[in-house]
Amino acid sequence: MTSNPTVPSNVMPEVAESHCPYCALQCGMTLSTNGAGEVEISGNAAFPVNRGALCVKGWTAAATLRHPERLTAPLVRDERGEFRQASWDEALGRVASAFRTVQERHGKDAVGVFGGGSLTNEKSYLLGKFARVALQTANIDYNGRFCMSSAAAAGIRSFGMDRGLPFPIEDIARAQAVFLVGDNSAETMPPLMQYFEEQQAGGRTLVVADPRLTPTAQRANLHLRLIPGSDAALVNGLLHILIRDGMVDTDYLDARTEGFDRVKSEVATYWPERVERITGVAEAELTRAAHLLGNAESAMILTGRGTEQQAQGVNNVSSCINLALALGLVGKANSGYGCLTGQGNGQGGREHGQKADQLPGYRRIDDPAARRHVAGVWGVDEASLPGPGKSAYELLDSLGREDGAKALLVMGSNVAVSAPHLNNVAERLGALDFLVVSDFFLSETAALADVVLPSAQWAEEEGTMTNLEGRVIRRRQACEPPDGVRDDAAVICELASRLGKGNHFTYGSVEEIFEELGRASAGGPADYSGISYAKIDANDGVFWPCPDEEHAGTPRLFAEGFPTASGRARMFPVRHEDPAETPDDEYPLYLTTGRNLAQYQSGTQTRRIAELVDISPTPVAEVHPATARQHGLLDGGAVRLTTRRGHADFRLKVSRGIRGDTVFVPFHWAGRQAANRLTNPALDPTSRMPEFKVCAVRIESMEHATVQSNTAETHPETATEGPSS
Ligand SMILES: Nc1nc2c(c(=O)[nH]1)N[C@H]1C(S)=C(S)[C@@H](COP(=O)(O)OP(=O)(O)OC[C@H]3O[C@@H](n4cnc5c(=O)[nH]c(N)nc54)[C@H](O)[C@@H]3O)O[C@H]1N2
Ligand SMILES: Nc1nc2c(c(=O)[nH]1)N[C@H]1C(S)=C(S)[C@@H](COP(=O)(O)OP(=O)(O)OC[C@H]3O[C@@H](n4cnc5c(=O)[nH]c(N)nc54)[C@H](O)[C@@H]3O)O[C@H]1N2
Ligand code: SF4
Ligand SMILES: [Mo]
Repeated sequence: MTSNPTVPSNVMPEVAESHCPYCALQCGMTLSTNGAGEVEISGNAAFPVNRGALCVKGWTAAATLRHPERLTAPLVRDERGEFRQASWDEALGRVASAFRTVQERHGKDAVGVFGGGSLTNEKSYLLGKFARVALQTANIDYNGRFCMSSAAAAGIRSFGMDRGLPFPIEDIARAQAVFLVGDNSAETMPPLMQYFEEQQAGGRTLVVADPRLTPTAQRANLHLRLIPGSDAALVNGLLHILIRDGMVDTDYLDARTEGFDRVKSEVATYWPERVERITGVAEAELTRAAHLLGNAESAMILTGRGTEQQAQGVNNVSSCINLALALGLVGKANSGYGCLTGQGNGQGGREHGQKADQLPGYRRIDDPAARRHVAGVWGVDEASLPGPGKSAYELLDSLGREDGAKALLVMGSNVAVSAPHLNNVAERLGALDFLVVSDFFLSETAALADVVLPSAQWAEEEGTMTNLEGRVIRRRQACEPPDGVRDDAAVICELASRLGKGNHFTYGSVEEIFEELGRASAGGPADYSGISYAKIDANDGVFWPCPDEEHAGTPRLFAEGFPTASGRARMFPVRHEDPAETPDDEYPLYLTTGRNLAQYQSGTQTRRIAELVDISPTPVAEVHPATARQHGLLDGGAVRLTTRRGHADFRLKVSRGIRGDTVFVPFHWAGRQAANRLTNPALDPTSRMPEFKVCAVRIESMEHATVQSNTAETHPETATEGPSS
């Protein structure tokens, strides 16, 4: 027997305090339902994170709820291979029978599961449990692997745990200096900028490292316009200067860290002239940045995807952590190292068992004690739990192959747009025996599926999310899902039942799933066992770890010690390596990829919202005026980008803010406009993060008209320099 863990409609409130469906800032929103049953959004001024502010994606998010393209019935393929609507019974019957057949023929691991950081904690937890208990497959991973996994791995190896920010974001406003490495919050988390504005007031400083003069870099006191992929050299270079100038905190290093000597001898070779050569950042700027950080009473080093999404992403983050430790920042007031996690539940999504090597509570799946504990909570034999599986890209690359998955369940990701080397991923998805996708729109991945399951979404469901600060908050239901749509949690339970494991998936409410998650996480690094819905309600959220009912949660970490064997933070020497691909005669420029303000991720949601499409209608490749001239490109003209993996087409935007050797494109579009047809799936050896941020590219005009050479001066907003350094 399974029950449907959604909230009965008769308790629907008229006003619900909830949170945005999109990014990890999880801005507080008041959702009110009008007479027509439509949800209206206003910023929740009482929520201490966004303090009432929302970005344009948040303001327009209600458009996803009653969108005409919403899926409202399961889809299955008919005899001709076309989609037709089906009953839930038929659709789930097909899924269960396909999974059974594939596992009988090819073994348990032949069914793969691909989750996402947009799923609530409860759904992430259930999906992980479903893979390990109902399918007994090792092969589950999720899109967070493409997101902050390098920072997570570096945090774990140095600090013994990974919580994106080890302090509440309000601390940012009080830091004397902030160094943002590869992050563009002004577009990716606009309400966060209020903290930087406060921070900069009174002469405190912001330093940004980015190959482009982004809206974030425009606000910086100093912008280090580095060559893509040169982060480790840059940061080692800063540490070299700080050591040379006697500005490191030797007392802190002695008392709280280990491994500094090896780091010191490694960075000894990163003298400024050499670093200038590798990074393209002038020696004077390096010195100025180092001294701004070294002289500050309190300072923070924060990383974003720019430095993390590289084949040396873990080392890049380690170099930032080394810098923070050498300055004695970690655990000190208004100071420290942090990663700005990206997806709505990017933090919680990596804690409760969607990751190939993990069990709930951020436990390792290869740790015998962790296996015993979780098997106990699940009421299964420890030996029946699978071991670690393939990482996200490796799982996708394995599809249909001899040792790979033959059937795949995707819930909360649009890999046909967001995975690297898309031409390969499309081929692998095509080689599957069976693909089932749960989504609320027909995403590009769902369009390839054998069965599509229409899911409820944010304002239609209950659950918890963990924001970028490690604050566990409640997503509250404001409206009913459309008829025909089911909540993912209910679908997972029903599928488990059809696979004969329903007795492990019986819940009366979403809150019961959370309570079980708490028990499963008890004693692990991400301990939620002392968190309850009531405690979250009473406190603007609760920061994990929170190990018991009396515990108030942990807003700030590492003040006393680190959860490592010695209690000290571990430093690792970092040697800068070139990116997996560097420009040559055939592919003469660097390509880097990232985000626009008005589009979100693979675009499934935001490409369907008129106000957002008005702001950001089409993917634009950004190049410097000199580069445009050299390649005979027209501002606003059609261009084709080509790499060793494929080509894709964009509009050209000429911008003086970007380096002359670099092209930037957003990845929010599909098909011929998909940036990921170009990207390099070279993986970081530890985090298995693909190198989304660097590869070599060629650019050509696709304009048939005669190309003019005068292409400068067009977009004043990007052509201006920031406040000068
Ligand atoms: N509007 C919008 N907001 C979002 C999202 C979205 O899709 N759209 N997604 C959310 C998610 S999941 C995430 S992960 C976050 C990501 O948030 P960010 O990390 O801020 O976003 P990105 O644009 O991927 O990358 C940040 C910057 O890295 C720079 N960069 C490129 N290559 C390099 C390099 O080699 N070194 C350095 N130092 N910098 C480099 C890019 O120019 C870019 O400005 O945003 C979240 N918020
Ligand atoms: N080139 C390049 N590629 C990148 C990146 C980059 O910077 N450059 N960034 C990477 C990063 S950081 C990330 S996080 C990934 C993100 O890429 P994706 O994993 O593709 O993320 P989304 O577009 O958010 O996809 C989520 C999908 O799940 C659906 N969905 C959302 N919530 C739910 C839910 O609760 N239930 C169900 N069933 N479905 C849901 C949405 O409609 C959408 O189709 O992209 C990565 N890809
Ligand atoms: S910043 Fe993020 S959470 Fe806040 S409104 Fe925008 S997308 Fe939503
Ligand atoms: Mo992300």
